[in-house]
Amino acid sequence: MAYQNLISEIKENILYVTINREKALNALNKDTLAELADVIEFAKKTEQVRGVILTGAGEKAFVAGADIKEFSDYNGKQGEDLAKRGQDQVFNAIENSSKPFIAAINGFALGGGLELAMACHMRIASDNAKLGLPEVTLGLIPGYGGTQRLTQLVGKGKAIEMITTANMITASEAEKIGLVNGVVPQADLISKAEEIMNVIKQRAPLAISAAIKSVVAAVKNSDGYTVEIEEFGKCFETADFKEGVTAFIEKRKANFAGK
Ligand code: CO8
Repeated sequence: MAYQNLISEIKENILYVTINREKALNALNKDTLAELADVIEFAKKTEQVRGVILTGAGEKAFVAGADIKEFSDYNGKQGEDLAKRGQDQVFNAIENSSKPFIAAINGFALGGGLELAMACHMRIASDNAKLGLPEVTLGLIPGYGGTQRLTQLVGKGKAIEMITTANMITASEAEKIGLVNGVVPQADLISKAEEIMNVIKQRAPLAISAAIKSVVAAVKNSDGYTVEIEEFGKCFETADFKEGVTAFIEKRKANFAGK
């Protein structure tokens, strides 16, 4: 498969997918999301693929979020559509996959990047990784399932703290609160993910699929996702959103007016 923004290859029944926009810290633009949707579908229908390891190119970032430059002039409807399409085709598609996805978090996992990692069934982080949901610094909230999946993984109190402060946490803090399954030196990241996947590969594929489906069903609250999409769309109508993204692009501190 030839992609513009992804590198993908199958080795020993594992599909390796690397998001490859290193200069933009692997930020998720529309094209990358479309390619991710395609590769997820490929994984689903290709019998040879028993599981997927997802990572980011380079040593600095897994994914630093949705591409802020692309959605800076969106209105509420466009924001809602983008969140809905992304959730359906990428984030929910990963979570609902019958084959396990492991996120190998090799650096910053922020905003949509952390949401992508949280949609995966497991997360291994390198010891230099930083994780966070900084959307409120842009006058937004997470729109790719982050308010739901972070709450499911770490509980309400910690989720609200992370989302409202927008503070990043280290890999070891993330491990302590259950946000990642393990932390290893960056050089060992992929081999750690492979170690887990190689064990799963020895188990019964249909049972793996049934197990994933059952565990995912235990934490699903589809109404919460709908609320998030609507609230996310509304953020695009605010002056604070315009100020937040303009400040990011102009590399200055945002001055929010609360409207
Ligand atoms: N989008 C676009 N470009 C980005 C992004 C991003 N999310 N993150 C980094 N970049 C670009 C920078 O603009 C910069 O480009 P250039 O060299 O052309 O100026 C390049 O990557 C390198 O970044 P920095 O120079 O900023 O690197 P630093 O080491 O100084 O800082 C940080 C690294 C801390 C990761 C910093 O880049 C940063 O804060 N990035 C933004 C993080 C962020 O706010 N992410 C959340 C985005 S919002 C989101 O994900 C919403 C999800 C839901 C969306 C639903 C549909 C829209």
